[in-house]
Amino acid sequence: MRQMPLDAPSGSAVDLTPNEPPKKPQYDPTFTDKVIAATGPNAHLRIAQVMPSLIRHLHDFAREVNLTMGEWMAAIDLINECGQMSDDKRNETQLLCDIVGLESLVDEITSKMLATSTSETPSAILGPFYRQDAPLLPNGDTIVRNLSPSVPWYQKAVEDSAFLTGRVVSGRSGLPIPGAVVDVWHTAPNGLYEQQDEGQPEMNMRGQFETDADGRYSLYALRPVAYPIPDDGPAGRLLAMLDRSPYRPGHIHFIVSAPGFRTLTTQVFDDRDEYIAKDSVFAVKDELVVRFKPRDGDPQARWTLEYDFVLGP
Ligand code: MBD
Ligand code: FE
Repeated sequence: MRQMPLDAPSGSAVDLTPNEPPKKPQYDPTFTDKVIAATGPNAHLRIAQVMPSLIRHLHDFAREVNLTMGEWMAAIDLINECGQMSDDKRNETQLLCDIVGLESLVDEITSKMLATSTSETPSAILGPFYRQDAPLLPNGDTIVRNLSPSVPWYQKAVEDSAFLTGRVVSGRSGLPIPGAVVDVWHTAPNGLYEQQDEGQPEMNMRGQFETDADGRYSLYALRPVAYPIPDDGPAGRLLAMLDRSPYRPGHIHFIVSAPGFRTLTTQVFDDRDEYIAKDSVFAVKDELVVRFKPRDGDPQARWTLEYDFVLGP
């Protein structure tokens, strides 16, 4: 962009740099419209609605930064590498979107479009480590499997042992919802999800719990720890080039569902965590920051977290 001379009168339409010839647009000004106009009359409706905007933003971006062939090819290589290293245990393309805030933004847009009241528990992104079919466990059971003193992080797991309980309630009526399913997962104290870590048993730190007649769920789990998102791939390289930390604040993931209610995907964040204000994937919301309280007289847990989920219709 051309800088205005500092002494230019504001609002002046006169070009005050007489020694330069009037500038022509740097790039073909008809090009983007031509690409958009190539859309055919039978285009898919939503695609025809979103693609012109995507094309315009992409072209404007390329012009704004004067993107070169070499830089564009480097980006292509990076995206290809994301795809090549993704499988059912790792989704690098999703991670790439996460570190530029795109998954959190789309989550905000989606939940605001669907929400009917502000009393509903805010959503947070699913993230790449969800697994379907976590075992359905009775209330009061633990999602910490095969914990013994031979596990390297045994001591930390004892120190962070926590009882999680709360109700699932209807945002509209305020009444508890019996038979709601609370699907929960978090990392081990070494900061790894079970599928990232050969040392953990299958489905460790994962479970589903059905609320009782009072709409209450309860389980044993751990206070979550801060951990770096996988940074050995393209997303990690980009973070390094941006001089950013790969850390996420300790969090517990939940998907809460009940017939007749909108399924809630969210996370809660432990307020002890130093990374609360610098989540590498920008998922923290004030209402999702929780405080664990000391728990007395329970050999299975040193901490309690009480948290209610409020579902929208
Ligand atoms: C995670 O554990 C996560 O929850 C998200 C959203 C992104 C990367 C890693
Ligand atoms: Fe996570």
